[in-house]
Amino acid sequence: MKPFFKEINFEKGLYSDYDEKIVRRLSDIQPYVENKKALEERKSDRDSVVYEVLQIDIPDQAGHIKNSITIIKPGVIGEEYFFTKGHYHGNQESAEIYLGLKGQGVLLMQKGDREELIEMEKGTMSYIPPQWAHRTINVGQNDFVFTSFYPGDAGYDYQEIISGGFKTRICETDSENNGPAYKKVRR
Ligand code: S6P
Ligand code: ZN
Repeated sequence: MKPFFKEINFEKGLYSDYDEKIVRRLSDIQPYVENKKALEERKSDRDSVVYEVLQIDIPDQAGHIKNSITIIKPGVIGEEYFFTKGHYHGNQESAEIYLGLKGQGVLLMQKGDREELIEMEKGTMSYIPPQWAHRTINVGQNDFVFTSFYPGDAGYDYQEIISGGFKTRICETDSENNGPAYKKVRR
């Protein structure tokens, strides 16, 4: 393949152009939501967009490095902030780098009994080592946008997340509270 470039507009947090857009709606993240009652209450919103992933055609092969942009909308299901499904890499030895572009988010990572939570915003680089499950959450009032760099053959394992899940959920706090915009709720 030929070398190429894309422009990332740091104001908009978007590529100048991309090849594919994946749209994840409330109906798509249903298996990942713990509070089924809250989801049921939003039944009429099934088509509401939770997040989008802008993708560029780079081969899913070892040796290549893929790049994408994720845009998580602001919102909650019950008290849980909108989140990505989250995954382990199918090829467990694949690491990943996230670079914050816009808005306020957190990166939740889990490996066995260990857990890490890293705050993300414009200009923060977060490193996801091999074997760590990862999910991002929008804890702000506007879109939360970041870009990912990962090995072409990283792949995805979502099943482990559906069956085992993340032990922590990131939820909104009281509006009276002047502290952090989120709290951790353990399962
Ligand atoms: C890929 C990378 C991201 C996510 C994206 C959506 O390894 O971690 O591009 O795919 O943020 O999350 P998910 O969990 O739905 O794939
Ligand atoms: Zn990943």
